[in-house]
Amino acid sequence: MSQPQVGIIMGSQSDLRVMRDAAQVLEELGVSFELTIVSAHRTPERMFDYAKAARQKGLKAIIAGAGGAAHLPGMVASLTTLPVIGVPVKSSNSIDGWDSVLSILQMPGGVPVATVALDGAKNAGILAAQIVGTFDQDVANKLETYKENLKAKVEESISAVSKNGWKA
Ligand code: RP5
Repeated sequence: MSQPQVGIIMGSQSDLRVMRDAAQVLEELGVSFELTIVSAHRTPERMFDYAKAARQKGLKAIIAGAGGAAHLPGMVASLTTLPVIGVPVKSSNSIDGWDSVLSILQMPGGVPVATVALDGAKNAGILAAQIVGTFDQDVANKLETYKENLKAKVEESISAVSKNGWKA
């Protein structure tokens, strides 16, 4: 695997069932990535070291997922100038998901985190690929094809519904 362009981190292995969607779409789009566990609360020094080293080692964006009191994305954003995409995870310690969403979304001025939907790791992967696609033409081409395929699938369903109505 070539030098990773995107870092995927998450607070716990229990987040992997959600966060693997980011890995899967990055693989589809030909974006190299690394994936590891970094806990803001249980391994704060590791979080600090990861965020501080991220740009230096060539990462272009970080996807950070966490649940409950989800401080990882915001804290990482406070420690790096790389764009950070936050994935709120509905975890075992989350009341209903809103706690994770708001912990990641409601950042103070000056420290943005691009927050995707609850458990929205797939969109986090696509957004990270779009960041890489601003300077990598191969990735931009793959994104173009990806979006054409999305359109083609909707067109197929429109044809199916217009042909078969509610029985489609
Ligand atoms: C968060 O607490 C993690 O990101 C995870 O979503 C949640 C629960 O962690 P575990 O108790 O499953 O390790 O920090």
